[in-house]
Amino acid sequence: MGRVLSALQPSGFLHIGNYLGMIEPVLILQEQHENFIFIVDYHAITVPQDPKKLREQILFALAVYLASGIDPQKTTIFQQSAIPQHTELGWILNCVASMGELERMTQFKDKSRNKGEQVSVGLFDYPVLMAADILLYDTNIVPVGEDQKQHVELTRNIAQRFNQRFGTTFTLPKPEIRTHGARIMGLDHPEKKMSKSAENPKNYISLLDDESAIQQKIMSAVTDSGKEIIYDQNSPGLANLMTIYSLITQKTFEQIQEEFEGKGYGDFKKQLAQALIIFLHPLQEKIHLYLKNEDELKRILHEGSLRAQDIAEKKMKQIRKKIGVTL
Ligand code: AQP
Repeated sequence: MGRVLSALQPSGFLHIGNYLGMIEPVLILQEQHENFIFIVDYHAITVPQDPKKLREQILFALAVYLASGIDPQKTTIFQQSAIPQHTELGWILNCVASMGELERMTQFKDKSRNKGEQVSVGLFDYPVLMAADILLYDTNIVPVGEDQKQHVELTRNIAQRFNQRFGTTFTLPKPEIRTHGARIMGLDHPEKKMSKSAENPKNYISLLDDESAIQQKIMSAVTDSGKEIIYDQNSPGLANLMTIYSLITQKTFEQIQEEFEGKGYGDFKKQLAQALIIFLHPLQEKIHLYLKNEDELKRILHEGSLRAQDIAEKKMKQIRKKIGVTL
């Protein structure tokens, strides 16, 4: 049994890509491993956040975890900012990571494009805090969407360098990425990943979208000018929609192709919208129920934090000793 750790940013309302790329794989792993899942609120503030909304989004992320079936009896659920050891280790790892390797991170390049000197230092340093999140818990497996793979690889490099410099301290984590669904693309721009901070809400299906929003977004999703429903990576718009349909209905691409033989994009999109409505409805009901009981949400986070803090502090004691600051 290994340790599995995953997290998401409360940087907006979660979308179907977050669900399929990360939450669903965690649900499977939760049955076989020791699990940690948390809400990386300090990562979210690497881009400006409205404090009132941030608070709501933290509770919303927790409600999504619980509504999806993440079980606080099996999984330690907590908020990153409640465990100061994450930022403490982040600082130490800043002194091990190099500017050059951080400059190569695709997420930083994407998110800082056209922002000039206004980009926060935190956004640049985001992967180092993520490395601290992972290494603090001696994590073996990190289930992530494709966009976070590079950050987990960087974490391994930082850990290896630290181990060489100070003696074996950190476990080297492995990213776990599902074959399909690890990179759900934006509905308006199928060449870029679906993103909760996208300016155009037509980019994503939020987990809280109602029937009419889902129908409108799917019907207006960008597809190429083909006619048949055939999975082809050279038609990224249709391939993305087929991937979503396949994951939420558990049908293979062959079955989908048979189902829509002789039918066009319009029929397929209508059916996909309907399938999404059916898929999201029970999840949405549970999310709303959890959101009504804020005290219970806070209690779950508090209990998870106590467990996490205990492990994190034990690890920090070793790390402080290794680097020579414990007198
Ligand atoms: N489009 C996606 N397809 C599959 N998986 C995805 N993930 C994110 N987008 C997709 C995975 O969801 C987990 C949580 O993501 P995050 O909160 O760390 O945010 P992110 O990776 O930066 O992308 P988002 O959710 O779209 O947020 P913004 O717009 O704020 O950057 C991760 O495992 C991620 O890989």
